[in-house]
Amino acid sequence: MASPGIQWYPGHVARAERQLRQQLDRVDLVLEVCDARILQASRHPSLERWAGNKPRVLVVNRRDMVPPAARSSWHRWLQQQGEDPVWCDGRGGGGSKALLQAAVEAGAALNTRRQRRGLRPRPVRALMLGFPNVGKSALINRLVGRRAVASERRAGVTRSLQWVRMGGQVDLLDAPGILPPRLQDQEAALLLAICDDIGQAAYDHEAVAQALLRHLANLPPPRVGQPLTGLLASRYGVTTDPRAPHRWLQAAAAEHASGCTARMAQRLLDDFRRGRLGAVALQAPQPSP
Ligand SMILES: Nc1nc2c(ncn2[C@@H]2O[C@H](COP(=O)(O)OP(=O)(O)OP(=O)(O)O)[C@@H](O)[C@H]2O)c(=O)[nH]1
Ligand SMILES: [Mg+2]
Repeated sequence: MASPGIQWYPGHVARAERQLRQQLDRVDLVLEVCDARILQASRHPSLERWAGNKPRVLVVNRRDMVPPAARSSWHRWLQQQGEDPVWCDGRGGGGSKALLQAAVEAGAALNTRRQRRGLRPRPVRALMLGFPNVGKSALINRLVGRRAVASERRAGVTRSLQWVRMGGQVDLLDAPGILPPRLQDQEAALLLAICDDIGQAAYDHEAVAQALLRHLANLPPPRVGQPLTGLLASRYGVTTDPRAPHRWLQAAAAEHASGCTARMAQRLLDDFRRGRLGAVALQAPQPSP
């Protein structure tokens, strides 16, 4: 039997999925949140089916973590696919106004229908849906302008569904990050692990750090803010070629972690996740066939 590889489907996600199915009827609009660094790998395959006929807005969060050129090429590509993405920065607050506007517009038909039936308008009920740790709760806090829900730097912070009323045109439903019960595409699973979008117990940090090094060594300039091989050399004082990731980790560990490659792997991943290696888009749009 093939090895299960990276898998993460904790109990709270299974529970959240069941609750979501029950709540979906009460929701007018789905805000699909994904991670700009791994835009494709962080889109849930079943989301379209769940949203059904409801309006859906694609929210690309962590826009500050990718170079502007990568953002432009993704934007063009998504528009060619018929999407009209809203780019946000849930930490700095960028894009919040546009997101609110998109939610109000996408939900406008609801109140037109209500008015026709002689009902008073009500706030549009928008569900924030996406993989763990992509920044759903941070976006909600930005939209409401206060710390209404918990938002932290690890996957699996939001544990249950929670309505947040803005007292305006939109009500927001925060949901735990969801992901498919089985991660079939292990390349995508590695990207999710690199970006801390799945629980850390699900993978071996050294293997994931090595995958990050391989990516960093091979990324062309539009997807990184600066040449990364040089950055790795200057930041960690290691001239070993990162395309030999195991040797790179050993050399860096000798410098910074008393030879402990596991600790060095943690440090490299942490630096990347905190943006200390600069803006990096780990995925690029697929060229049109
Ligand atoms: N740099 C950057 N950090 C962000 C952005 N959005 C969120 N964050 C940070 O990412 C971390 C995760 O954010 P959360 O809001 O907890 O993510 P979530 O999607 O609600 O995560 P779960 O509830 O675990 O599914 C927090 O430390 C946020 O401050 C962003 O656009 N840019
Ligand atoms: Mg959350």
